[in-house]
Amino acid sequence: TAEPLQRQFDDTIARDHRVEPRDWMPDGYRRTLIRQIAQHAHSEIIGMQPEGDWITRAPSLRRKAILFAKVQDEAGHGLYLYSAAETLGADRADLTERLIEGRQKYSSIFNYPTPTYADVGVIGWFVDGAAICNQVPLCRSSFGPYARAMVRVCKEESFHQRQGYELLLTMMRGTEGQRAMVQDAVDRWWWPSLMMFGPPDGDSPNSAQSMAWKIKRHTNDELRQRFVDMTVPQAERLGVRLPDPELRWNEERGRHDFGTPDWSELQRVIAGDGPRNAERVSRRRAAHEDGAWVREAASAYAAKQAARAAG
Ligand code: FAQ
Repeated sequence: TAEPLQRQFDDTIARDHRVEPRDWMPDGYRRTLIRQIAQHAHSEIIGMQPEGDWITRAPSLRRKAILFAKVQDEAGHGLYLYSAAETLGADRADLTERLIEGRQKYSSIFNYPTPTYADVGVIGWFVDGAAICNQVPLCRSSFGPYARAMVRVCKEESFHQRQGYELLLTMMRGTEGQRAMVQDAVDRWWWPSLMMFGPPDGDSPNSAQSMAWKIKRHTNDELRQRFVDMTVPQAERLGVRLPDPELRWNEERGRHDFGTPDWSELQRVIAGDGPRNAERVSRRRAAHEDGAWVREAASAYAAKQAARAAG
């Protein structure tokens, strides 16, 4: 019977110790982790596209080098996370198939367009900022490989966040046109960034169990609140307006009050009907198909090496 194993697992969780790949774990725990880690990996890989569009058009060699490095980091995060999913028995090729067939999700945020260069800065500031709020607690997630991956990923995300903010500070010191470009990007990205944290707690079917398993450490609404509290003073320093008339400091709570995101928009984007969903997935599919010869060559080479070692 699995009872002693279940007890041992419960004990590991209660003591805040890490669950490791070879430990016994409940099926639901394994499934939840594969779901979250795979979605996280897919987000990093799809997340290369919105900013990647600007690599060939960056305004200077320095900005191009920075953007190149950031987008490359995202590829690294994705591969790191796929490896973490593999330790749970998931198959990377299968996860990729699920992504390009639309059977597995990735973050809603990457389905919005990047029409101006200010979008690169705002993605760094908001999207990487939100990623940090969400991922720093995941460094204490109960599954060892995921928690350890998050430590390294968060260090890079914090560099990404700063490069975005620095880019925007530079644009805000520029012309009237550049300041308007920053404000427009802020207006377009604010609400979708709040949606990154997921549905409100009352509509979040996975939160309670994930928190009991200590996979998630905070609820979606708590992390959203932290992001707002962190970002408001940064917006003031930058000199931009956040597009929420209900946003104000609440002395009693010691936190900011803010308006309600359009949750029907989040549902639509998750369901595949956001402004760029079709393009993001079709480009990912094309890249995968174009890379078939590399995978075939690598497999043939590995088989040859194995045969040589055996012979
Ligand atoms: N988009 O019950 P919950 C980055 C789904 S950062 C799409 O609350 P859960 C860095 C959810 O999966 C972005 N789907 O779910 C970067 C579930 O569906 P399912 C990635 C969403 O898992 C920066 C359903 O709705 N970060 O990539 C979204 O407990 C710049 C019900 O929701 C992570 O993945 C959404 N926004 O909480 C890269 C962090 N929200 O699976 C490039 C790790 C919810 O049952 C450039 N993940 N859904 O079919 C998490 O912390 C959690 O999975 C949440 C969702 C908080 C995202």
